[in-house]
Amino acid sequence: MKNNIHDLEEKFQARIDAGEKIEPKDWMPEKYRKTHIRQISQHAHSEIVGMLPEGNWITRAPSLRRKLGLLAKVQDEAGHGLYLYSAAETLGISRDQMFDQLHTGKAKYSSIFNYPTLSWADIGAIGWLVDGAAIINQVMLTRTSFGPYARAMVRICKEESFHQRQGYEIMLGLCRGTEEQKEMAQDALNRFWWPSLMMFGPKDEDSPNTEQSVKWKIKRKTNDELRQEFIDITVPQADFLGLKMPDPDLKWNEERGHYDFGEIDWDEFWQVVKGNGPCNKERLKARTDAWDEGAWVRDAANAYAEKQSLKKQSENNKKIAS
Ligand code: BYC
Repeated sequence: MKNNIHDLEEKFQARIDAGEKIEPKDWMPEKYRKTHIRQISQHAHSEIVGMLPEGNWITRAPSLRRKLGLLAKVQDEAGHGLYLYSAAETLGISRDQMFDQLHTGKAKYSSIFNYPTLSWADIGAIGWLVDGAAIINQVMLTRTSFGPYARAMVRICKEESFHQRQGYEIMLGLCRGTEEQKEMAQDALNRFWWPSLMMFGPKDEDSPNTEQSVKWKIKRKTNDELRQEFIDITVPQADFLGLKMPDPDLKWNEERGHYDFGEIDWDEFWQVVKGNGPCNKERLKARTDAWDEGAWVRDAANAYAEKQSLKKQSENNKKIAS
């Protein structure tokens, strides 16, 4: 039996090395399956919880155009969550189990959504920086080895690039506006810059999952590689806006061909991941309240489905009898 598993694992790794996609009914190591359930469900939860900080500004968007854009974006995030829950379900976990893990605090979601959105400029900063960081990570995931996850990512990335542009356009509008508007944009950048860098996860040396995930091509790049890529792309965008990055150690390193940057506050990161960030409790409560208040909708949908199925069954019985 041991040899058998060993052979299967070798064949599996050979398929990965050859660049083949793994599909739900293919044999896979249990840890590969579990890692995907963990990552995809956490990704789905991030999309759903990620609707909350932005939803906070829908009623207060400064124009009808901005309101429509934001509504569409938040609606897209819901769609992303649903594709991702479906991709995770192909691995043998139910949606109810995933929701339960979120509501009981067992499953994580991205640390970034535990920060408050204090001004309209934060909506610009989220689109520019948070969606910008998400795209860097997710473009890599379009080539991830598990078929349903990779395919979901292709569509998600297309929509995320609209989101990023929407955010940058808000920032551009504010930076070309009054002194006060520019200050709002700078303040949002100051508050969202470091948490955006934390989105990529801990440093490679402190990331327990990276080595195996790179071997299985779940991750094609490491946390630090993606973080550097994001910084290199984003700094010139801040220059164009005329904003100053809140990092005195940030400077171009000619030799490396990358920006050097200051130390991330990892204590803050782990505090937020453990549930002690500024908005963790509020976010979780919003999700559990929505779940409780939606119970009657689920009950009604189930009762209707049951009624339909009984009706169909009785029609079939009649057909057989006649
Ligand atoms: N926040 O070994 P590591 C979006 C956890 S949503 C919280 O490096 P891994 C959007 C990590 O889970 C963007 N926890 O892990 C939506 C692990 O703990 P567990 C969401 C984090 O998985 C609305 C531990 O730390 N994107 O686009 O190899 C509006 C050790 O880390 C974080 C995704 O979810 C964090 N930032 O790498 C706008 C992308 N970082 O699970 C935008 C898919 C790490 O072992 N996910 N942890 O208990 C990934 O690519 C990877 O899971 C990560 C982490 C790079 C995030």
